[in-house]
Amino acid sequence: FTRGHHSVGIVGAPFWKGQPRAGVEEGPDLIRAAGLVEKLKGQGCTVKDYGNVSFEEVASDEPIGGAKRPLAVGRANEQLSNAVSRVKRDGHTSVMLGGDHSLAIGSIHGHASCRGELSVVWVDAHADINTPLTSTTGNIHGQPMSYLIHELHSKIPAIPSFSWLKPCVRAKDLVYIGLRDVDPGEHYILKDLNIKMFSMTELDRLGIAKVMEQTCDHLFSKGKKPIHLSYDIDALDPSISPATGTPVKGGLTYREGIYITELICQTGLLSAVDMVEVNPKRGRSEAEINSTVSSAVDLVLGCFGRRREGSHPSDYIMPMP
Ligand code: B3U
Ligand code: MN
Ligand code: MN
Repeated sequence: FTRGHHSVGIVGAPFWKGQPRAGVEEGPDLIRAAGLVEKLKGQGCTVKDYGNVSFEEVASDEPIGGAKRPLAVGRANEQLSNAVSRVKRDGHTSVMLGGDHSLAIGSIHGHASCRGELSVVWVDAHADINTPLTSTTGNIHGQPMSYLIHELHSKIPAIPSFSWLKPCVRAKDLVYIGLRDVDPGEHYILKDLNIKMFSMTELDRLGIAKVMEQTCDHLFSKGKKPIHLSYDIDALDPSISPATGTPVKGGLTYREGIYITELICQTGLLSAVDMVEVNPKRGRSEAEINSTVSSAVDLVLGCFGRRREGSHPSDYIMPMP
């Protein structure tokens, strides 16, 4: 027996308004067009594609405090939360295809509303834990974790379009991997709340195997909870995934990126995945777009039992001469 039987529910979230660069809303359909569903089925998964969430248009959407397009982002995440919680109620592992990373708000909230307390593994060049008040850009894709963490609740100004959102993640249940572009306010929060993080420095020191060992130790020492893997494609080095809004040099190799998904899969606790920030309009050539999209596909496949050593169905019949 070498293949898991995963039941996967896919939700597309073609949404870009958590940041200023158009094109990231094309992510879900591009990732599907690269054969995600067929490839998952080919490795033994059951797949239900729930299609794309159709987000309401928002007319006037002035910034509130340090949050741009608060109405659009708030409503989109409320819709996404409902979509993801439906996928979870139906018994699938949820795969949310973004879209920008502000969508983690709805994805994690919807996941938690069905499964309760979660572990969150956030793979990203960025910590995305600015509060609206520490943010220097106002882009909500740099803020999602601050809205979700109990310990930061008192630091978040009330935004009416987010009144549906209740914090649902404990700081001790969050682990970062791949950080290399962290704002001062974010760094203060990470240290103040003692959040586990493996920046690229720790990755260089320990290697990816020890990073994953320590990630699992940290999460399991607090009791085994369902894992939410939130994967920003910009965690990978821009040489592999250049088609993204804010590439940062010195990222994960393809192999390190895939190894993370293999180890998370092996825990048997993976309950939801986000694959976000694929932006074809940021690719300078077809090759750059293809490399980014196919990396995103491979990372999702790694989450659901794909092994680089190969695999075979349990009823494989050896051809005889
Ligand atoms: N930390 C900055 C930059 C940033 C965050 N996430 C991305 N970029 N992709 C911010 O805007 O909060
Ligand atoms: Mn991100
Ligand atoms: Mn990022």
